[in-house]
Amino acid sequence: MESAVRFHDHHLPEVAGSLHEELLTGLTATPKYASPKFFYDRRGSELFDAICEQPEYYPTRTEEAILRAAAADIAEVVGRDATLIELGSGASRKVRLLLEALHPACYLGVDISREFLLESTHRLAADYPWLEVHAACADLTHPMRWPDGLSGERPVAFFPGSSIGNFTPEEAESFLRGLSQLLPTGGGLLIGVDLIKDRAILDAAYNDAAGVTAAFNLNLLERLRREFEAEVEPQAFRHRAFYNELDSRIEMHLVSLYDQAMHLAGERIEFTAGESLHTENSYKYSITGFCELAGRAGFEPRAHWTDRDALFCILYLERAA
Ligand code: AVI
Repeated sequence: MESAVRFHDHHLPEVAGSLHEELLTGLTATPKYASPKFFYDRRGSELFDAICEQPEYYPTRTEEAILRAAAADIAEVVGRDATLIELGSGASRKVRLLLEALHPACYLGVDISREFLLESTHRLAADYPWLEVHAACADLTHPMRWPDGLSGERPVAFFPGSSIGNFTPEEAESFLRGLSQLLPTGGGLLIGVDLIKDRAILDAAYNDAAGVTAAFNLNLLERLRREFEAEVEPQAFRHRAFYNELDSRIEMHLVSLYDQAMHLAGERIEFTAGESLHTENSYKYSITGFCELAGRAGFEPRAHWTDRDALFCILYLERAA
């Protein structure tokens, strides 16, 4: 089914040079940080898929259960024949729960992990022969535009998994504002948002017993070695994740086990024992808090669906007139 997917190559992320720069900026800052987008090389995308299967990681199965239960209701609000644009499409698994009910005219998968994107959109095209499938490799942290040649009556973005939580609230607002400006009036956004809850549930979700989240976090250092030719020993760091109640976010860090130096792009980056590299924030919201944020970004909440335990929420937002 090679030819069934239209791939939009001009959406490729920037050349490795600017990624090096971006990495260096974070690694030489105080405190040190790296954008979570660096998790997602092929191995990182596979590990993320494995996280989604862990019993402690409730967001995926909860969101899928909501989508399964609410597919018909969602279709009623969203309407048929849309141009369905999945942002951060990954394995394109969740959208499958909607396709029959929504019956979009066209599907565009957008993801930063090129190989993974191609494989998953090809599988989608093979499984849904009636669907026009497009793929665009893009970095969602940079301004977007839709590729030409998409059919459908109106664009509806689908941003599942609470990936919005990996932006700070300010970044999330500006991301949503950018998105609302790309949508015509009547265009919409179906978005999954992880909700504030008991910290024990949150801490466990990011510290699974099988160590998959730890491997996902540490893969960042493996990737620095593989792809960015960094000199670094991943086993000289440990995974740390905890809920920061004050900021309503999970923080993930890689903590240096002892004094050491990493070399990247000609720079020597010193770590003292116990020093941490902040690799991810995963913000949690209340439904009202998220609706207010989306409102400031030019969206009007139309409907939302949640599970019985209020762990996770899917909202449908329309671009305000
Ligand atoms: C992709 N994103 C929404 C996940 C999250 O929960 O923030 C990434 C993740 N990090 C550790 N586990 C999962």
